[in-house]
Amino acid sequence: MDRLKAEILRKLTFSLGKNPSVAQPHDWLTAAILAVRDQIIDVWHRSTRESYATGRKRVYYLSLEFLIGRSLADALNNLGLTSAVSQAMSDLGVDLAAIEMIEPDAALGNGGLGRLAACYLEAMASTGVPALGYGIRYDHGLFKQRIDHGQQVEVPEDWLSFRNPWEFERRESAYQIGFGGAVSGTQKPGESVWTPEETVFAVAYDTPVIGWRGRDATTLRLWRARALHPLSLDAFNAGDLYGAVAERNRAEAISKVLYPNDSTPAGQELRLRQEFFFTSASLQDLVRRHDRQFGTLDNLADKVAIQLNDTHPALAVAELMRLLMDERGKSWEQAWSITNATISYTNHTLLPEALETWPVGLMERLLPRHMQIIFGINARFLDSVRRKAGGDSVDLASISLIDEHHGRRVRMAHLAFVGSHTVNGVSALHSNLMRQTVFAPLHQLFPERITNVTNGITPRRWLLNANPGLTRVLQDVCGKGISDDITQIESFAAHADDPALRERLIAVRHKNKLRLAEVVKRETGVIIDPRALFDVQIKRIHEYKRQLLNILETIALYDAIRSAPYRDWAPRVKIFAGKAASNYGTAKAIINLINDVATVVNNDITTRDRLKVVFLPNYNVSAAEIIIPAADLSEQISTAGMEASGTGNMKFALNGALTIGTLDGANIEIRDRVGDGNIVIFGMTASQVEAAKRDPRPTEDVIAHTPHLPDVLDAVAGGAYSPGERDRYRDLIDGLRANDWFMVLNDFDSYRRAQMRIDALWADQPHWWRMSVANTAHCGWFSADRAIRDYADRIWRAGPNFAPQG
Ligand code: 26Q
Repeated sequence: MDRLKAEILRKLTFSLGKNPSVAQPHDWLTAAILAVRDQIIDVWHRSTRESYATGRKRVYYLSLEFLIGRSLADALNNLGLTSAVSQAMSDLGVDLAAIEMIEPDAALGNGGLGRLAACYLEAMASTGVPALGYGIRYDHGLFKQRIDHGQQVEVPEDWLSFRNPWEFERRESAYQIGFGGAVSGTQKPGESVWTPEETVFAVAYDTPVIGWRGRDATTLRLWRARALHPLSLDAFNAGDLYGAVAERNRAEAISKVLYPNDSTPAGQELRLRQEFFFTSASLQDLVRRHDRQFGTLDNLADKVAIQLNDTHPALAVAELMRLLMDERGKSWEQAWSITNATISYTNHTLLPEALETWPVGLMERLLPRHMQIIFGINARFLDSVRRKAGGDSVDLASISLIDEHHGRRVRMAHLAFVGSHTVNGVSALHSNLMRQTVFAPLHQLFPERITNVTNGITPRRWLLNANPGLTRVLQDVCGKGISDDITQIESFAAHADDPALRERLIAVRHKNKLRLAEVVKRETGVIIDPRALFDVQIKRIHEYKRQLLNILETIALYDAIRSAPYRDWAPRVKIFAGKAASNYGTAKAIINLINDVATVVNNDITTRDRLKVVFLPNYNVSAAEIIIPAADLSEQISTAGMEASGTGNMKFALNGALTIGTLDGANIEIRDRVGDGNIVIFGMTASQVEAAKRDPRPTEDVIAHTPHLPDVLDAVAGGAYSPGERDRYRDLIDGLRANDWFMVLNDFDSYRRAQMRIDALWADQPHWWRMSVANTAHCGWFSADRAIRDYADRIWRAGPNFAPQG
């Protein structure tokens, strides 16, 4: 304790040059992080050394996004140092919990895919899988969201403004990344010479990620773009100030900002530069490391597994081929067999508009050698298919890496699929739909290639740290072993009927709700009653996620309460949070509508103690950690077939919220585990949605035959919630009336009835809490540890079960 106190003081004094009497909260935060970081270094070095010494296989997780959030509280918990550091800080007159709250979120991701990468890095450190995550060190993460007059306003995020005490800059680990130029020589291995027109440096920044009980640590290595020549003195001397720094600005733009789009690809050149920049730097780095250790690349696939987090790093297929052929003189066949045996790919979406494609012309200009290699892969691939097919006709256009219909574009998902030994989806339904839809023709040719690994979440952050109250209850009931093996919470189920346990759970939830109510009051001014049912939908705003369905049902409920004010309505608070991509007009209109409905409802005294609507601004990881443990009801209401998995759904269920949801993504597996009676399912199935899209029912017909729906739509379209601008939602509603692409109208009645079932369940509190206990008890399986072991055993063939002998 005294040692920790001395360490923190030393950091404050010698690393920050501050005296305790003048230290600001941020100085204390930095000093604490630096002291804690020191505690990680030994483990980190040992982890890395051991995996070298034993020649174990390493996993490289390539992801353009890592949505980490804060790190201090998590690191302390994993190290078992929370109370020691808290005591040390308190001896120094500082409140650790308050200091933890000012750590900025590392928001280097948009949503699910980025958060998954962060959960997996921590889970690899916790399960002993030697791993390194590669990504970009964006100067600016996902924008901050303000709500002005009900509308989203994007504000730049600036997480590095106080420097980042977790990271180590590695100037010695810098690689040159080329763009443009031309290819000369022959196309033969070792004879192709790519002379880029432009070159930038990728400089590494390393952050250790500490695993549970501090047993192991993994590394997050993020690349920053720097110019080869930061200043042109010639231009400067000639009086051209901007010209003097032009190269620098152009180079550094690559790692300037995260693209805030979480589905539809932006299609801009800078994005393609980001993708190649980090892919090339990562591959050069891992190839060099391997070569130094083994002196050959022939055994690369035995010692290295490269996981592609969606297609964003799919250029890895072409870049690894280039490195093996052009820089190491391997034959095409050798290079191809190494590449294919090393790389695997995770798909996170099936929405056709979300699949990445790049114009061949742009690729040829920016990455001429890679375009040649992709053509080479495609030619050999199509040839082999033709040969194998014999006389049978195969639709070559559908499997080609080049889409010839839309002005010749490279299909990145096809490139990743063909270049990988294994391709996985992220829930059972999603993996099956992959086989049946987007990848059907490729699946025919490679029936073994697609597999499923259902997503997982780290129970350390999302249960132990976010919900210490529930954790204590679980430890009392199921034993301390749950923190090492979360599946042991299964035994919680046997206590579902215990009234004393129920009282404890109610008290824990109440406290969590009070904490959320304070945040809501501070951020929105709205006062909510913790005794009400907290009904929560928090996620990126998207038409397929159907926040619109939720808010339209909210309006129907509001009308129903007003027309029968004396019925014993279950008091509800509808809580929404989430960001819309800056160029996604419909999503922004939905945010606006939620806020407008909130204004009307929250100011109506007839519904005062029955219904409140809240839109909490600036949803991020830290907000989720406060909201989820306070939720009674989790909204997972995507159009069936469209949410690949979802991971928020798992966090809520583990924390004991009930789910109202569709048969989509991992909701199905949650239902399978908690049981039909402990989840409220509604709406069309994925195959019904598919059928309805093929043969749509006229929307006028759907509307006319759906109780309450005509009134709700008319009210919104007619300006009842936007009195200052009556036509504000005219287009939004006309869009729905024209085409119910996301089945908002089709599922409305089923959803409304499901919500009425929720009301009835809430009225029987003992029953509600039995259901809640079942949800927690049966959701340990959704641990990221389980997911990582599955990847390690079946895809990477790495980790504890593949440890070297002796
Ligand atoms: C692509 C090209 C250009 C610009 C941006 C993008 C881009 C960026 C992020 C495309 C997609 C994303 C993110 C997708 C995502 O988060 N998908 C979610 O992944 C989760 C983890 O597997 C799933 O649980 C969710 O169902 C899925 O929507």
